[in-house]
Amino acid sequence: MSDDSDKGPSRRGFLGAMAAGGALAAGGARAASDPLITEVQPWNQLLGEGVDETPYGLPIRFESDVVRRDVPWLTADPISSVNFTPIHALEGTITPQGCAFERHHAGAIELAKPDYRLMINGLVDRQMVFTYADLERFPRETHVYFMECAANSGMEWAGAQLNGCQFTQGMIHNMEYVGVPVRLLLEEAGVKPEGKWVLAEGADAAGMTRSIPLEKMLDDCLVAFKANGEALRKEHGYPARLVVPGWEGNMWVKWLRRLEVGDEPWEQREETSKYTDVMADGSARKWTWVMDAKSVITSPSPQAPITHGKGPLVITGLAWSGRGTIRRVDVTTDGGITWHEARLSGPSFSKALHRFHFDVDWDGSEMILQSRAIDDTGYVQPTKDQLRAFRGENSIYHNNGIQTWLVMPDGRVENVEIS
Ligand SMILES: Nc1nc2c(c(=O)[nH]1)N[C@H]1C(S)=C(S)[C@@H](COP(=O)(O)O)O[C@H]1N2
Ligand SMILES: [Mo]
Repeated sequence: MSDDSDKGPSRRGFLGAMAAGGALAAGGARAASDPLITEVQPWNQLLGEGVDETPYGLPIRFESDVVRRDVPWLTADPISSVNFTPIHALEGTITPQGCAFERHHAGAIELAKPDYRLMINGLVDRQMVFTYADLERFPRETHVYFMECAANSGMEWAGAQLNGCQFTQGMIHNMEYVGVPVRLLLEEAGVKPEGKWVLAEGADAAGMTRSIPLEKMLDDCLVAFKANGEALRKEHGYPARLVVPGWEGNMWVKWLRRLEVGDEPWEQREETSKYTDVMADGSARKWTWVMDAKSVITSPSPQAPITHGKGPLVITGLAWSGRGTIRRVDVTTDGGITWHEARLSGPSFSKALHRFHFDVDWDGSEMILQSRAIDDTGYVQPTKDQLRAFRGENSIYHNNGIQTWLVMPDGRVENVEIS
């Protein structure tokens, strides 16, 4: 795919479309009569707000539709529920905490720093209890990681269900965390030679508990207390949460209160009855911790239709892998007959969201859009049929199949499946 046309419209083609006034809304010919250019506007002559109007700022009201949304029929009660990141309306790679999806099993609790305790017990030389102030005195690390709920895209197993990538792929966020490596905390307590597993427990009423192999904990897990430069928000586990890079969101225990070292897994509810995958023969697959490579076109998408007609069109999306970085993303506009390499734009951190762009000159005809991620292990994101051939149709979790969007000539977009 080295043909120049794969790299999107040329600069000359873009300017040509602009001068013709066809593709871009405000063509050159209209400028002289555009009151937004020729007339003085209120914002040119009246004073704006003073500096302290909003001590902690929120997005301007024109962006008020860029919010987390839930699907009311999905769960019986908002206390044990999930909402979705508006990925169709975001750009770049970092997810603002204020619109990063939430998943709570017993609601988001308010736990003040002075009341925070982290206990380390079990197969250790010294049982320890750390306060929040203690955590702040350990050497810290800063890393960007995505966190994806294993149930992301879970409603799409049998076929296209929900109309919008916010709902089909929005159980994901990507933040820059600052925290203490779990390794340093465990070294302080001294893990006994028999210690092979660590149970992480949350302080909320759900008693969220997961068994995590000691090896992973020592490798790259963090007890994080900052995200995107500021304190974790309440809903993301203030004042401290466990970060388990590349592994399913359920293990990222919020309001972390205890780490117990043991010699075998505990087989808790969240790792037996939940977060296991029922296979075609009825058996259940467990310990599927890693989130495999996946991608989605975020715009155009059902909530982000094309409103500008034919001509230059920016196709963009996200790709990620729990095993490392994304090596390549391919995009097709014809349902997989021809694939083109997209541009990876932005940082390429391991186990973090990657942004891709694919610029095309849209002729206004129907498109069947898909993206396909390939990670640095060489793993290729599967089609939904490939996934079902291996996994059967009774699964919920770990659906990383290729998403298809049908773009209609009028610019509307629908969630479809061509497998
Ligand atoms: N203590 C506690 N930790 C928890 C949960 C919870 O309900 N309680 N939910 C888990 C699940 S299933 C997911 S997907 C993530 C959601 O994290 P977020 O709300 O920051 O997006 O937290 C995990 N950690
Ligand atoms: Mo989850």
